[in-house]
Amino acid sequence: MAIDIHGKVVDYKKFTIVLPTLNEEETAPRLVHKLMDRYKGIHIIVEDDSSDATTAEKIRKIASGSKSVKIVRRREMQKIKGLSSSVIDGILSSDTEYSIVMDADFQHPYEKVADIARKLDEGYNIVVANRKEVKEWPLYRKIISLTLIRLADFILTAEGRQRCDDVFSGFFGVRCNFFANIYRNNSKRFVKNGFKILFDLLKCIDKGSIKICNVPYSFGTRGGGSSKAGVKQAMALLKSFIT
Ligand SMILES: Nc1nc2c(ncn2[C@@H]2O[C@H](COP(=O)(O)OP(=O)(O)OP(=O)(O)O)[C@@H](O)[C@H]2O)c(=O)[nH]1
Ligand SMILES: [Mg+2]
Repeated sequence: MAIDIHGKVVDYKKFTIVLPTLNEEETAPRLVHKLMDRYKGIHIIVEDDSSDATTAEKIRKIASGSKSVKIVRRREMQKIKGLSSSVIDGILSSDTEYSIVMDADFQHPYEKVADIARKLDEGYNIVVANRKEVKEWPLYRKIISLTLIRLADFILTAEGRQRCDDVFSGFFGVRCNFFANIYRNNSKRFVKNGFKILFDLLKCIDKGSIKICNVPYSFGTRGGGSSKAGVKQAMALLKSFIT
């Protein structure tokens, strides 16, 4: 149990952080340490697609035998590679009431986990951490991103689906049972090797049928390692638009 800045008691044992990693040995171990330190009792599942075992080994060392930290070396288990499939597997294998998905590179401030957890505990089905500013990206990437977000918003509106303030956010929390039900009934609409799982999820939810809220934050600079965003991910997004 912990009392957050709003004076609310939050039991972090009810939460699993899902961390997808692809060669994040510089940042992911540090982030796991920060999360374990700040959110006592929280569970962490690392879904690791890395080409070698370095990321997993370094996290294992930091976690030093804690039963609350699970590391899945996806290649060894012959799981489908990709960010979205990693997140799906992480949420579906969470043993807790809620999951919170975040990047492992410190661009998602771990302090915001407290706000997301509190809102989930208040009864929201989905809590989206929405980027109110992006510091590091060059102008061309901001323009491409904004254009694609508009297009995604248009698709959701046209289909009468649920919207939020940042449909491409990779930082969000969900009630695990709720996610599992939606996924079970609509699995074909999720692009497994894609990058935008929140958008795929929203495509499957009727507008106004759930409790959803936004938590604004500032998208930070990478704490190390290198970006995995690229043409392959953009192609997967186009597939998401038509799936
Ligand atoms: N398991 C898994 N994780 C991935 C994969 N691709 C990216 N990730 C992780 O997903 C998170 C987001 O990837 P980034 O490359 O940081 O993408 P981004 O934040 O949109 O782009 P930047 O702003 O350039 O960093 C990071 O924790 C990555 O390690 C993948 O194929 N599999
Ligand atoms: Mg990043």
